[in-house]
Amino acid sequence: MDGMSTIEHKPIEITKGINGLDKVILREILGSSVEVYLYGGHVTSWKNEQGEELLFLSSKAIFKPPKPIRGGIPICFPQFSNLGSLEAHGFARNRVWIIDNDPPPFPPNVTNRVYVDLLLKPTEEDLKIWPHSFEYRLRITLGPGGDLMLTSRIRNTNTDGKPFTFTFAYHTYFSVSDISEVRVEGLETLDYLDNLKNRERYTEQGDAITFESEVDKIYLSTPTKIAILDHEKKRTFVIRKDGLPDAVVWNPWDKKAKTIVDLGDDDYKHMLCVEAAAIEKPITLKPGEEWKVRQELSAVPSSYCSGQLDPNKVLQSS
Ligand code: TA6
Repeated sequence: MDGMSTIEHKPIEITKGINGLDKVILREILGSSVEVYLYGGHVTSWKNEQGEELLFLSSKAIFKPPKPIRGGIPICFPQFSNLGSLEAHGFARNRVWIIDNDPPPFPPNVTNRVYVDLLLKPTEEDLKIWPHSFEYRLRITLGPGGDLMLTSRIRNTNTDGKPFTFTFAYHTYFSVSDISEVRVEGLETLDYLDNLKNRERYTEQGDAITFESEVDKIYLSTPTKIAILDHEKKRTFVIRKDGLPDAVVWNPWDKKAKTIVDLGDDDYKHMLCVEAAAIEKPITLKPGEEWKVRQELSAVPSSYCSGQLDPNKVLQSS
């Protein structure tokens, strides 16, 4: 050893995270990275090539089952929120997933990408509260440019001939410098259900969405691309989604934040949830059927969009 030896680049590392929970780290050669806890199949960190964190993780996040992890990307399945008899947001986010070393083929075949495949199947206990057999395969991919892609394949493996129905969301918490300086583009003029008003239906008026109080809305029939512009950071997140028609936008603001035990009082200033989802029209799968959806996240300098805040310009850029 000459003291100058380069650190070995490990594209995939399986290690222990907080409280000894199993964690997978994906690394791209240029420096971007992703961390995934097997508890919840939960992405807790996504960093760009400069090592900047792009996802919000609560300063009071509790990494202890059965409490879901506050921040990152919780998976809401088989139920979004309280839209059914299960615990809020379903149970996938507080079950231990396994690494699937031999998943069925995942066309199209990817080469220069780092990824990990996870699998969740119901336990005997799960079957008592949701009597359906399923296989949920989650592929988490870090692209060469640092993009983060989550692909979900959910299959009905019931042997009793019964279909099942579910709702779903990638409950992504984005890290923002100051919520008051953020705008979301791509949802203006759309219909939404307002969770703060008994899920009554409204139509969004006017310009891009900005934030000055608590927001909890389910936007319906949304476009495949949504942008989050963070003026202070001069960063734009672009969410591209496939098969997920709805988009939830949530920020608890100050009062609600204080009621959430695993959220710091001021954390709401630095987070915004924009959640690619299937809620309004629940998904039904017959035995043997599979549902496949994905979300792809990228973070680009806002100057990339030529400093224009015109949603069409942001959303049309690829
Ligand atoms: O997705 C928005 C939402 O359903 C809000 O209504 C809010 O309660 C939030 O999710 C957090 O839910 P959680 O169960 O993680 O506390």
